[in-house]
Amino acid sequence: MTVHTEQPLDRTARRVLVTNWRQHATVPAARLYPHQWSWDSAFVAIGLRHLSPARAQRELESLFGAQWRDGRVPHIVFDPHVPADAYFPGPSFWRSNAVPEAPAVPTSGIVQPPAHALAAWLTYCADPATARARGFLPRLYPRLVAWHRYLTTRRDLTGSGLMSVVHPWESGMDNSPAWDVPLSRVVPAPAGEYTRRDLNHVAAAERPTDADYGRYVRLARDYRDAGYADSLGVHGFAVEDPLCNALLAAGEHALASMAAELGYDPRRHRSAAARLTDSLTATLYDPTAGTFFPRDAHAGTLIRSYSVGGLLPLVVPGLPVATELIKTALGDRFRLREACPLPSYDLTAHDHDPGRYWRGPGWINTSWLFWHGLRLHGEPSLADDLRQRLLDLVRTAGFREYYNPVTGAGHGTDEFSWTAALILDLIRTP
Ligand code: 2M8
Repeated sequence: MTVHTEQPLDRTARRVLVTNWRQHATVPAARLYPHQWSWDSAFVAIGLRHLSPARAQRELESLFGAQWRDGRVPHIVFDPHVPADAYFPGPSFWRSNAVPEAPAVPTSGIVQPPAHALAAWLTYCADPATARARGFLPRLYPRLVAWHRYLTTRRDLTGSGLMSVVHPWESGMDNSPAWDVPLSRVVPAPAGEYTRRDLNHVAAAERPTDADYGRYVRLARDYRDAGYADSLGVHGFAVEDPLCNALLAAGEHALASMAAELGYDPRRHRSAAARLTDSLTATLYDPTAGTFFPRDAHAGTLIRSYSVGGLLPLVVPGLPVATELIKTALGDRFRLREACPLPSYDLTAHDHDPGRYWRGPGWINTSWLFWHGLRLHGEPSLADDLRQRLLDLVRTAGFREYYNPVTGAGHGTDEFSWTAALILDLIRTP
């Protein structure tokens, strides 16, 4: 694969990233998501490092510039120049300005999957000289450490050694069928209390239902009204999610590399990575199913729903069950060799919906994570095959937010930033 043979695709991907750049960061999509999103910026940096390492560094620095004093990195950093009614819930809903730990810029109060340490290390490796000249690691490393500390302490709600997500939006896979049972216990906020903005841009059949949206609003409001305090008593929804914990473990490996580069002792990060990997495997892996399942922190039980998040611990170096995960991905539920992108949810499930947001369609970011994991665990030919099919898909269907994994039809919004960034990375990574 050379940049030369992929020139038109490479050029269009670059154009999407230029269009969505806003002085210091990239918005996921100009109309549907007109602010900076946390894990989107991590994926965007992974692509931008090939175009402009300094811009990739700024992408992450601007996000961490909005880090709260308690270490949390908010899932949205609002652009004060964007009209208040462009996105719901906006700054007046989250009211971060009333929280002493929050920064001056308005933000949300929830988080997203911690893909940032991995992204920061890949960004650094793309151009260490520029990173050194800009003081990238000395500035970012302590902030990443504080971020992981928040997640591994305040968000360890059960004492299992694993972090919990306390809102479906925190999982990044907002509408996943895995959240249906824990979410069913949440009483929706009345529809008259708020106005959805997402349906101005995308068909209702491709977005969450009104009932689920009401539950999202209720959870966020309760958290806000509790001053963003973390405890099982506050959170009506709390789930130990395999993807988030896997990204934390992979991130500790990245932090170990950064610490070594900065002349610090990397061993604390290696031990943290080993502890997280052990807890993840002991608590969330199901050997008969060959996948990881999320655990409902209130009920203390595994949620036996096959979503792509259960395969993504493949990003953890040295994961003891990598072979089993790859076998599950090759099976009927995910059909790694044919379906593309990797489906977000079990193809054989009765409620698989190939067009609705996180309930079936495939996404480029989760496919990229699996591709990264395949390379990490010594499967170059499966990885190359997946890469080729992802490039073919996007060449045909464009830079969409998500895709039907069987027909390849595009869904959601268009000119989507992480699709462009990660396609660039797939083109340009040797
Ligand atoms: C989607 O989530 C936002 C809420 O955060 C939304 O639906 O309004 C998810 O796909 C999430 O993973 C993503 O980070 C975000 C922006 O691309 O959109």
